Amino acid sequence: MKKLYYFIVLLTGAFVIQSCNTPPSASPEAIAAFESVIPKPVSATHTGNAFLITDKTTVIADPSAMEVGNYLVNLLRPATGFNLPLSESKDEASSGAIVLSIIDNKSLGDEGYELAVTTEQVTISANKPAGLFYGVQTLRQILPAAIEQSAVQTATWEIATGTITDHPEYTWRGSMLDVARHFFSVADVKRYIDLISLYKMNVLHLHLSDDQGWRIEIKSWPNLATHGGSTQVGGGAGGYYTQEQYAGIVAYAQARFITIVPEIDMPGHINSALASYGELNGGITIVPAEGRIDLSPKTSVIDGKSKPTQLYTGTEVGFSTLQLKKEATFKFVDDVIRELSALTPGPYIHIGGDEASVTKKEEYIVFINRFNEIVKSHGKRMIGWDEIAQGTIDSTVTVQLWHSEEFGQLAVEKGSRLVMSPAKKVYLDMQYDSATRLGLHWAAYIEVADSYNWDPATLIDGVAKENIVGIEAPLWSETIVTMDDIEYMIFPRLPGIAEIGWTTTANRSWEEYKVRLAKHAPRWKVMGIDYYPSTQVPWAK
Ligand code: TNX
Repeated sequence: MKKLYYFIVLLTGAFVIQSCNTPPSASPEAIAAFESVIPKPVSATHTGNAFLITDKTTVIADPSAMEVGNYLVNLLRPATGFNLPLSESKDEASSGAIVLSIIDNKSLGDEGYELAVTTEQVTISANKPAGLFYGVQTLRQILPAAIEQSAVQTATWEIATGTITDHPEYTWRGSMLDVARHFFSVADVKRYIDLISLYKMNVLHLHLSDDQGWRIEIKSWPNLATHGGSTQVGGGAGGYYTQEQYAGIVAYAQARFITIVPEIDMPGHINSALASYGELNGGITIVPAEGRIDLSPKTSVIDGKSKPTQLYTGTEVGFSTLQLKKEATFKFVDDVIRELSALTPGPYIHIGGDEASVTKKEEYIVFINRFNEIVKSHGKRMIGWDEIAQGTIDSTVTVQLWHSEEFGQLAVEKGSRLVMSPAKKVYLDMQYDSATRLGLHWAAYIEVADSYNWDPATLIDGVAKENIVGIEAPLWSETIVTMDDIEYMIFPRLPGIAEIGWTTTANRSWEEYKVRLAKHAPRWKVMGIDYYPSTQVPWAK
């Protein structure tokens, strides 16, 4: 009997020792997640075992990476329910830890990172906190989808071992949200920021004014927000951000390494300002009853110059213009840009400049040139839609290509660089197909494959990679009313557009990408993200 007892003790002991020594092997799910990161990393090699996040796991961060460390623990704590104490790295043992480490490795650049997972430890290393942040986004994607739950889950928090080395192809990887046609709350904009940061985007362009609404408080011209912001497409209540609220959005974005690029669209798309201050009114014209974009000159002025216009809640474009003959208008522009610049830590101010169909061409060019001077005088760099290529622009100006190859080429000839937003590929307000409940289709129907399958550097003759700063996907909101609408139009196209900005064309293929994309749907479900279930994507049943 005693012998049997000793035998059992020995056996159990051996088993315990054995299971301590044999590292857990990675499950097929963990390996699939490791292989499904979006945007696709420069290289990713898994080694078959797993690291487990447990109630013993700690997070250790370089002193300059404590903010990213905080972001990481806040991401991991809700679903795991673990303490995950965060400490500054000293020389303590780091076995069982997730380590965020600032290193010096030129090949990673300002935004690259290396993620090394062993059975003992997870290490994210980068030259800059931005790189660590992107490494954290990758780490998030290689954990089980349940990590995105907001309440404690019983799950094995397993990460496949291996190494991911990664850095982006383009420096501008953005999206634009039109908060003018329909207004979106601060909470919605913050969620938008969170959604784009999942896929390592680093620019959020906010379209803050249009014919239908003015969405940012300007203290020197208060009616812009209070009157110009008081409605929206369809006649709803509209709204605007106070400067304090706006600063909150900027700070929220900054903590996610996202630069806010604010846009005040001028000299067209300006009715909300003309309704607020009559002296700015250079005339508005009868808009066509049908047809979305009519760039032909319109002649019949229906609203007297220098008188306030009516607020506008329709969806036509290209019918309003600032009064460019009066000096007062430039005082207005200067005041707006001054206040906006003070709220903008980023280098860019977007001046719109699109579809100024009722502005005389000579006046338009003079205006763009003066605008550039005003933007510069407030220490910022001008960006505008591709029509601004007609102005006297140079390498200090950035041009956002949306519809005209000719203006894109002209911009490049003048030494400017382009942000690529070709409407036929990346306009997120375009319908997926003719059955899509939301959206427009003047540029194209854009299925998921269409928005993925193209290369910014070969799209336009005479526009090469060195002429391009990056890519941006705009979401115009004529038909977009709720956060749910937003999600349905940006998912699942936005992750693919983010990948165009991050991953080299040589490393991308639709056939391979669509399989990775399908693997993200369970995460979106957990996060409550509504998405279009395109039949092009092999979603799991
Ligand atoms: C064109 S893109 C516009 C916007 C509209 C959009 C709708 C651009 C510079 N102008 O004013 O909202 O089409 O898709």
